[in-house]
Amino acid sequence: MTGNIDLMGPFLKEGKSLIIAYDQGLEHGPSSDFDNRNVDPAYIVEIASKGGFNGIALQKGVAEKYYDGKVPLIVKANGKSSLSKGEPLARQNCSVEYAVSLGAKAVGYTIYLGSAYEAEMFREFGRIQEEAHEEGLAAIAWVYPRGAAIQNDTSKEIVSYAARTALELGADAAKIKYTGESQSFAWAVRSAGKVRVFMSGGPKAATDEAFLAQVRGAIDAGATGIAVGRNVWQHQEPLRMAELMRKVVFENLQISALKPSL
Ligand code: FBP
Repeated sequence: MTGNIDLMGPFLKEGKSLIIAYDQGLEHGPSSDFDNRNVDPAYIVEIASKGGFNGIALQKGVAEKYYDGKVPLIVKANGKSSLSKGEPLARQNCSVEYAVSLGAKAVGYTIYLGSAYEAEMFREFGRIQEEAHEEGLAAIAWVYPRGAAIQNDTSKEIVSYAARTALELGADAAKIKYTGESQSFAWAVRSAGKVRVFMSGGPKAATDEAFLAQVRGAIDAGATGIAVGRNVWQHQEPLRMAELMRKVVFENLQISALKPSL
């Protein structure tokens, strides 16, 4: 939000949003996250449009080679591999200007809150946020508490601290982990103020119902939506999962109403 303009506008449908994230190739490597189908970025780009997603988050290399312009683009402006050890730090790898040239409507940036290097990421995000706003782009913060100082990254206190950090640093939206229950997540949403909150998907849940219950809980807590990767593109039928999520996010359906199709 700058003044009265909601820079997240391109990603919203009636105030709600479903974003598909596909930067795990850098974050986790082509490891057990991937199979022969979903290792192909073209597969995910197609799920994004066919599944009715309101945004797709990609690193710049994947965006350059695979983005088809059908779904609003978020270019991740930093990232790190899972090979680097110690206190987490992800530095900028794409300029705002270049993200604009790729067709982005937002830039994404991961901040490891609590890391020994958090100050570097605060400073870098601060500059990127200002540049993004000058270009009319939203700045979306993936705020992930991590490092030796963090005992439990899904506690109410830590998740709400992540949400608040996004507000304090000028993000338009925050992507944060679920606390495990709606009531505590509501405090994180409240702490984020006018920042739009997206629940981060996480590893694929044991059952569809378990994941959809998280989605329901986040929406009940006042979240704008879900930014999800593995729970959709690792699914045997990603478009069916996308449809079930849309029913919760946009049609406000309860899990009990979805039960016959689960
Ligand atoms: P998932 O829904 O697959 O968890 O994706 C969300 C995400 O934030 C990705 O954008 C990112 O690659 C990944 O999670 C980071 O995961 P980690 O918790 O291992 O850092």
